[in-house]
Amino acid sequence: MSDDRLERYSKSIAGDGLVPLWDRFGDLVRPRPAGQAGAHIWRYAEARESLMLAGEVISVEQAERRVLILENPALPGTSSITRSLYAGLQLLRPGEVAPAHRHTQSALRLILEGESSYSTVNGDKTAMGVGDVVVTPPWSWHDHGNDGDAAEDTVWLDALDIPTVSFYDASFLENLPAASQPSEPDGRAGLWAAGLRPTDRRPEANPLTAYPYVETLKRLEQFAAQTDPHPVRGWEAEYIDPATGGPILTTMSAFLSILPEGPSAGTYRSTDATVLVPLEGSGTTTVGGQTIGWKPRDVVVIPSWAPYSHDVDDGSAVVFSYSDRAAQTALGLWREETEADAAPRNRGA
Ligand code: 1HN
Repeated sequence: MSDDRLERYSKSIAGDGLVPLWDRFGDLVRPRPAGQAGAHIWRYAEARESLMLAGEVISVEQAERRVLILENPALPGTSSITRSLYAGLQLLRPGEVAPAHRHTQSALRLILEGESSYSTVNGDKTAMGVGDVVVTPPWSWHDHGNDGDAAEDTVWLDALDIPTVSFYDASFLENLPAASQPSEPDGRAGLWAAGLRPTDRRPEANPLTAYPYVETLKRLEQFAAQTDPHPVRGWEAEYIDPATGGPILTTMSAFLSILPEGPSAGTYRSTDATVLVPLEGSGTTTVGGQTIGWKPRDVVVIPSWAPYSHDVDDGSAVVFSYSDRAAQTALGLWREETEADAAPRNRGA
């Protein structure tokens, strides 16, 4: 067909909800991920300053959740840190309550500062300490409060699957008339934490509310003493849903890694754009020609399929991370690739 005729044809069908695939194919089906979400770092010291100012200009009553969204500069206006996931920093001051609600979006919380807060998830009230991970499965009632004996400002990272739920247009929200839900410490979740299942029910979603940091790190250190690290991801363990043995949530996976001192022994990439939060130690991450220096509580985002490596300063580092690996794996999409150096470094802890 002549170019003229083809152009007239394309114009003639425009507006009818019909589009020629031959104009779009290259954009739609790429030979590899296009890496649309860029690498970026939010430095905790700076973000914290802005968050503390929020503590002065807005009350939790007014805000419901006093949160600064970590929006990826490559995804402006989307409230997203990666194409599928959301991240925010939340501040709860002494005496404050973030009122109870439930929504179809699920959440992980990583506590960054303060020891006096709790979260109640479906009636299970859990103290939140620094480094702990707290889970809010889809459609579970949750409220948070800060009321410890020596109450201090609490800051945590909220990780939610908001863009994923928006993509499926499956958002529902309900508020509880009361600010806090009735709660009992160590009920159902406490049994699961002790390696037990309440025999009268099988959970619909992850029944374990909290993954305490001190215990988790101790176990990971024991594991690290006995095994070789992955060349880039170090000694790594995944937070799992004890009822399924699978990922902590159906849409999000979370990991804790010990990275050995010095440079990675290669590069790693995977299709799940990943959010890293160093908890101990410092170092740099090189990704897409950019070298990013990090310290505890900074938040670093690595794009899908971009090879990266770390270089850890003196000692080792402990890094929390989360991504949509759970969803991609369930959908049969997830891929990873490790390019190990010919002569591995980083032997031993
Ligand atoms: C939410 O429920 C929390 O419970 C935090 O703390 C951030 C962002 C969007 C939608 C719901 C929370 C949120 C959120």
